[in-house]
Amino acid sequence: MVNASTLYPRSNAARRADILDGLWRFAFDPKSEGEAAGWTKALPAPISMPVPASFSDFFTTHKERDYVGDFWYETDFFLPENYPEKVFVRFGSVTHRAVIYCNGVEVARHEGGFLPILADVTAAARRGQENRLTVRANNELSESTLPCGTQKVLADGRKISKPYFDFYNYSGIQRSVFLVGTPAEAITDYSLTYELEGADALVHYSVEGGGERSIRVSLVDAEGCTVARGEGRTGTLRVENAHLWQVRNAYLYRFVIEAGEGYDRYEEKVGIRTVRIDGHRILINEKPVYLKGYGKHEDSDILGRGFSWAVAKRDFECMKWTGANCFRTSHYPYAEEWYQMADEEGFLIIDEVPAVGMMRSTHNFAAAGTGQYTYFFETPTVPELLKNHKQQVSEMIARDKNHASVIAWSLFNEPETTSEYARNYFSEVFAHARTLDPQNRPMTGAFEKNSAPDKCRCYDLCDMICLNRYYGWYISGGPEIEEAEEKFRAEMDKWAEKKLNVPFVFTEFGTDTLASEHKLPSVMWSQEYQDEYLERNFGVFDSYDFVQGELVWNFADFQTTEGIMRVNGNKKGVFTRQRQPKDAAFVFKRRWESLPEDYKGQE
Ligand code: EVA
Repeated sequence: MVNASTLYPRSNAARRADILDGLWRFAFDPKSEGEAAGWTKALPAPISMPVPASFSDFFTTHKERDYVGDFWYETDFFLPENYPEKVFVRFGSVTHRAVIYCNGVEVARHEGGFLPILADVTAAARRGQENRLTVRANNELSESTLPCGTQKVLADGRKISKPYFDFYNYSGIQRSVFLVGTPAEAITDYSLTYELEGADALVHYSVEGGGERSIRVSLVDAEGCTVARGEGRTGTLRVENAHLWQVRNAYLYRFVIEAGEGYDRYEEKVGIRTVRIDGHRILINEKPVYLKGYGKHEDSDILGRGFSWAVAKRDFECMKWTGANCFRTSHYPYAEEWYQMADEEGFLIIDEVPAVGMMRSTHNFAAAGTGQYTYFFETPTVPELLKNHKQQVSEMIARDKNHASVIAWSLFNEPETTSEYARNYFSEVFAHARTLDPQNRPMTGAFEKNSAPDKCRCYDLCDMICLNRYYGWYISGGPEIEEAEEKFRAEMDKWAEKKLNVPFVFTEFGTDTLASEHKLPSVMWSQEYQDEYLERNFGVFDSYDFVQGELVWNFADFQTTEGIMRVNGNKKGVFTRQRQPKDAAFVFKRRWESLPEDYKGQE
């Protein structure tokens, strides 16, 4: 059973969650012969491998670091006799796809590298004994799975990946793994929606699971006082003088669910807040907010895309120091712990599905803006791609719907959007997505330069239009920067003429900048150039009232595939990969600390 419950694993009197992270065993399987050779029972000659982490950056050879194909992980776990009735193993993610075995028996398979896998091992695992957990994973890219890309086979038979996207194809078990025990008829899901009534809040809830048992819910404030109680699997709680979750000023209640008399229990921290778009404005708790922040990656030295609380903590501290209030989970849903931290910190998240590379180019960043038509949605792989895309949208919204921090769903990054094929494809994706979120949060996607006001056939699907623009970098850079600004303004004037009654947010703008380079007058790649470019962009943003946010590309330098356009990775970070500020960080700090939270929000 896969994804039977999306709930984050938690321990209490009724359920258990034991972390299985640590040193696992690992083997490459370039010929995909492990299954036939009995690797599901025991890996022959495995090496050790830390979990969670990407496997790549531990290695010292190209063959291993850049490995593409099947690879296996294995560990053993002890299942206590007195563990709850149902037993699962839950992976935060396995990139990009996996088959899970317990004691040699297949218990789950899952497509997609950035969302959880829940494997029911109740029948396969033995109580009071050690059990073997085995994962056959694969990190190949294709045009029918997300994210999109392809492989090249080298003369020696070795495969290397050719992503249609600009980040390294990090893979492995990159997030935590839990052994989970629940009652047989456990609570499997809940949803909350909010309404404000004067000083009070109405919290509408619904709960799934628990069999036929009675369901009781309560809300407990930060002091530990129960402020509202309800009975039944759906209902409304009234919170008098509600303490709202505000931007960069979070307040969290505990939402507690009980099934039967102590039969099952689940609780989570939740924030009471509303999200709504009103014309050009983004309203949180009916108050306008201007988005200030970053496009990010899960990316750091050694760990690759592996989740680390320590890295996440540093990232939040750096973001807060610059006065940011928002980030986009470019270009895939991040580890759940990021959203938990954002809930605590009052950060806003634009949550993105891994629909990136939907443009046939291994240099998407260079193809963007050339004006060339990049064909994508007229190929035979599209039905399969669409199926996977919808599935991942479903899984993302199911996983993240209860986070106060999530204010919008991004359903793509920079696809081809100018053809009728693209229009049909995305109409289906949006129609599907619009059935899923109980809170009806805004739906959007990030458009590259070819998605111009007179050419794009998809922008009207969005509740908020997100633009990735590099005027002064990929277009008219260096001495032509003056011209870049003119071109930028010309495009914005065209958007303005359309009189679209929606907010626009810049989800990307930036320049590659080496932390080592200084030059007066500025040249491209120097810190001075990054600052100059930013100031010009700010001038454009400030000229249009409908621009309601700016998320710079990128928070930090990050690893990409090798190439002549990349210097050991993408250097558009405002911070280095080690999370130290470039000069631009001070530029943002000055600007964002001086912009009011409701900048351009007055009617
Ligand atoms: C860039 N531009 O060129 C970025 C990419 C990003 O890293 C884009 O959305 O248009 C992409 O992934 O630096």
